[in-house]
Amino acid sequence: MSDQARYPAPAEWTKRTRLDAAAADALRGRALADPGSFWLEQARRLDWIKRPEIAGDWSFNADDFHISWFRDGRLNLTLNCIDRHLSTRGDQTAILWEPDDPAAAPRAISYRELHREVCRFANVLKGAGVGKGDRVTLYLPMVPEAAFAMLACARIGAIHSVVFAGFSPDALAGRIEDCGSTVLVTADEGRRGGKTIPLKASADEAAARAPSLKAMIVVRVTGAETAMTDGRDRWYHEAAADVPADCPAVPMEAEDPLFILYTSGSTGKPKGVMHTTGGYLLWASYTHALCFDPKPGEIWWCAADVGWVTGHSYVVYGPLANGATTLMFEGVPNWPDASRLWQVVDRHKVTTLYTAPTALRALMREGDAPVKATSRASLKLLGTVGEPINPAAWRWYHHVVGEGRCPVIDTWWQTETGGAMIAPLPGATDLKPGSATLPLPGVDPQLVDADGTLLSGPAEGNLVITRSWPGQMRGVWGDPERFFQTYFTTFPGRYTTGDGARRDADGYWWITGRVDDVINVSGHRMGTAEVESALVGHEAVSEAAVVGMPHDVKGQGIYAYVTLASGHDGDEALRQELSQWVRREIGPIATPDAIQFAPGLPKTRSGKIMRRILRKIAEGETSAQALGDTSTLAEPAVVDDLVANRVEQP
Ligand code: 6R9
Repeated sequence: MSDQARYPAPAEWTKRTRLDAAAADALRGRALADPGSFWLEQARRLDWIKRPEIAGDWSFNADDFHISWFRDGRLNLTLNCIDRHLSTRGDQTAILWEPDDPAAAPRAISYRELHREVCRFANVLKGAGVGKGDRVTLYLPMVPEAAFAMLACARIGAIHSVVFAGFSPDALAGRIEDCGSTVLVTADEGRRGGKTIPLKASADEAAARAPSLKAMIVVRVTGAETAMTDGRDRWYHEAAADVPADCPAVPMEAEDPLFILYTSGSTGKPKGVMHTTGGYLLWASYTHALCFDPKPGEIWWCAADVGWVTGHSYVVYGPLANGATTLMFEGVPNWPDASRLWQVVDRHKVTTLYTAPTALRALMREGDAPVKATSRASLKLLGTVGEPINPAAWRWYHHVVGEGRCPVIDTWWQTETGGAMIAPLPGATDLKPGSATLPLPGVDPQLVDADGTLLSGPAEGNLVITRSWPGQMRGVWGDPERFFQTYFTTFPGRYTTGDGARRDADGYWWITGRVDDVINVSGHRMGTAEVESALVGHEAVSEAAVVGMPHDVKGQGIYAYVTLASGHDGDEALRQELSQWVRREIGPIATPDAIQFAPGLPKTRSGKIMRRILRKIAEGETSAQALGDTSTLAEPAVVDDLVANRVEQP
């Protein structure tokens, strides 16, 4: 990829945002030179009950580790996302909902209606005994009630933990128990791609394994026959009919927790990433404004599910804090056909679309016709997130979808960062396909080599962030030590992202992917250890090693090496069974793409699995040269067997 292939920032965007390249550079300079005053000034984007006078107070060092932002400030998130808009845009649509079935009616919820809905939901939660600091787990499909429930928690100071509706009952139970939720909000069923998903049935299964759970609030989505447990379960619509449509917003300290979101890391157990109120909301609002420049009357569409951080920051919190109209999509990009995204764009006159490279690659395979069958004249800006975007997909997005007129904003960030960190500014940054370009003002990314030595100029290495920013996660729920251990010990004094990156001669950032045992499947984070632990939970499996492999559409696929317990045959039936098993244990997104039965795994004499070799074989690189030195293996011969029995990408 030539570093010279540039797409200049369009003049109309420079005019519109009033932020050109020089102004953006000046802003970056000021943010790093005087962070205190820069961030206190940015904090004015929010309405505070008590305006903060302290910006960041933090240290990444072991002896004095702490992170806080605006800690003397007080606010309520919903006053920012709802109440403050009522006098200026009460009748403007806040949430525009597009149903899975294109023949069904969309819903438009104005800011005024949002206020009532959120207050009612908050009162229903209070009725279920929820108060400030309590954890509420949400297991909901992409319906407006998911946003109402998140905001309702924030209204009363409860901490939400949204669990993606595609996760299994086991995964849900684990997450409920880990944070000790007493209340679960779910739905009778969800809808996706013309199918229904039995959420309440899964919730019941989870509840049986989650003793902390005392109450379930059930949103009626499909109207399916639903078993309710007396004394525990309540229909949302019935409970809501009994409560007032007003509910005072509880004043929160800036550093009070706002939500927990579980994400995969290098170990088997997902971490409860914890974000706090003031810094996180500022980050969601600041980054949404800088990267996407929302304007009144425009339609913003982030196609992520609220079960992921992207849905938190850019379906709900960022856009609503900025008074935008946010489109919420219940469906999937390829149903009823490959034109769906573009039909939705036309139907609602979407201005900005923000989606994942995996969706673009899947649609790209269907050719240009499904795109060209639509107008897309309303589109002004395109965004991507979730994984590196390959230049071919970037160009297709830019040339075919956006007809060359929409800048492509490739935003690099993580659950841990709260919002975008490295991303172009539409009026200021020349684009290079495949590069997330430059850090946002206030973000200080650096490269270090394996020894932690800082690299300067053009270089490739480990991506670290050297200073705190307001949207940084504040802890791993229930395990403060794990937060420090996971992120601040590999390269002491710096935040370790787990990503590799290259910085080119223009200072542009190219994310090369994870350097740890996390794989990125269709933009979803999966810990290889999680899949391994699910596999070894099956009685036929004695050992398992999971690695990523290149996948045309998903970016990475899941390749599992499985050693069977004696008495079991590695046949097709067992392969199917193990696939289904993982699906049931974790959820469909964790389904292995390839399972190879292996009599032995390549281990060092100290018993450590050499994943480097397994990765190479999964990638199809099986030459002796590619596999490198195998002489330190306890049994070098196992490699020959692995190579001979490699499973081709289906
Ligand atoms: C927001 C989100 C985080 C990981 C991250 C990186 C990858 C995200 C990217 C990207 C290259 C981008 N990632 N955005 N890689 N370019 N624009 O996806 O959060 O689910 O926590 O995943 O995703 O590897 O470390 P999360």
